Amino acid sequence: MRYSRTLSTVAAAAAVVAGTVLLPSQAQAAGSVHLYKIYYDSPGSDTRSNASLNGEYVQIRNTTTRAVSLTGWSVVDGSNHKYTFGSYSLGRGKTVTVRTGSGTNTAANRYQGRAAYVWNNDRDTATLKKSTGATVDTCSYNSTRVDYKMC
Ligand SMILES: [Ca+2]
Ligand SMILES: [Ca+2]
Repeated sequence: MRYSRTLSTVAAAAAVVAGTVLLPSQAQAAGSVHLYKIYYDSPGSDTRSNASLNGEYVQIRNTTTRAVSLTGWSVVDGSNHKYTFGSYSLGRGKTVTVRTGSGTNTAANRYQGRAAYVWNNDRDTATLKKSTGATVDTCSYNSTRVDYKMC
């Protein structure tokens, strides 16, 4: 009696181990490239200074286990203001910040080079598209009570 109970305990432990082994592949399958955050009302008065324009941004995150080329991908707002990535690869687990104003592109920060804001302070929709035009993700917000949206 005692012996068989021990055996069933071992069997249960083995099942738990098998379940644990499956988890990493499930996590891989769940990964994606997606809109992560939109900071649509940049800090302070909206003076259209370059610093203020760059305080407004949209972030894209890659939770897959591989780098993903975003070359030719675009982010579009509700009024069809479009930013298209040049040659760019988003590393695995990385986040890229696409800022509205001007600056020098780095791995972590890309710049739209605009002189006016893109993301409305009240409501707007961001759409992430592949180079083919296929929609990858969308993120909408409708609030002036907060300055950013976690997608
Ligand atoms: Ca502001
Ligand atoms: Ca807009």
